[in-house]
Amino acid sequence: MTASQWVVTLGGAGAIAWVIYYFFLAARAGATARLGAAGIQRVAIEVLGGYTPSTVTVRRGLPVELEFHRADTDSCTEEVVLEDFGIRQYLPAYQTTAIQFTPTESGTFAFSCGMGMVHGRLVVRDEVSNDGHN
Ligand SMILES: [Cu+2]
Repeated sequence: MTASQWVVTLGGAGAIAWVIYYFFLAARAGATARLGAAGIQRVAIEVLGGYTPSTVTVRRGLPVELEFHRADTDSCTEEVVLEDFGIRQYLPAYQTTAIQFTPTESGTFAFSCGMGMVHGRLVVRDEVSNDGHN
């Protein structure tokens, strides 16, 4: 290959690596809720054989809305359970289901599918930065 072909090839590989990092690794690492209108902390969670992001950070004492978009039809993920908040919710396939609650205590709380097979974590802090990542 010529030098310019190498540049194009390496540039393309770099762009692909960045996309993979941004959409998969960064998203999986966790997300901090964005503070929306009426002080509601909204987080979109993709349900596809697991939860992306799998760790969600929110601020204590403000309402949280988790928007679960279920992108699969596997019966495993048809329910999501937030046991510490007394929530068990059916998630219709290919729809977004919003779950609202207000965390009153800080700490780390698990959420999972109805069978306890796929897991996520809700981290409740007294203060969080709102830069989109934690
Ligand atoms: Cu399951």
